[in-house]
Amino acid sequence: MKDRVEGEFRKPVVYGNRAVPLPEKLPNGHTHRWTVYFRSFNDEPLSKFIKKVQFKLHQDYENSTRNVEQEPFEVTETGWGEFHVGMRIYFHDSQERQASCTHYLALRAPEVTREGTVPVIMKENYDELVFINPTRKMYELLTDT
Ligand code: SLL
Repeated sequence: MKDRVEGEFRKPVVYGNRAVPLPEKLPNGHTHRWTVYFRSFNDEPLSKFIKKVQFKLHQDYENSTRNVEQEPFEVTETGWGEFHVGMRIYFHDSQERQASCTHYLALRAPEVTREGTVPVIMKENYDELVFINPTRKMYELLTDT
């Protein structure tokens, strides 16, 4: 345990998506533009301790595994359907176990759509990355301000 720092360190994060309808349907049937993201809740840069976020899209998409190695950790695409997006978080210290979460992409919220408005929608979850007795290297990355 000597290379570890005792304690619990928490990083508040938000993950989710926003979406807007396209002005017209694309030839491939796509109706919306969406962005799925993983970000800090308090604007602290996450790149200090996150090496990459891997997004797993529906297999309809070409290269459905998308690796994003710098902030913003997000993927923008167009599509027609809603599906589960998997996110796997890799840390700079490879001894630290990866974190993961799943977000069900939301494109439509008919109940808030009114004529003459652009129904931008957003669906987010708050969560915390919790590091228990991190390695010294990870501790330094987590507390570097
Ligand atoms: C549904 N089960 O039926 C889901 C599938 C898949 C979404 C959603 C197009 C991707 C592409 C797209 O939006 N797929 O054309 O590459 O709602």
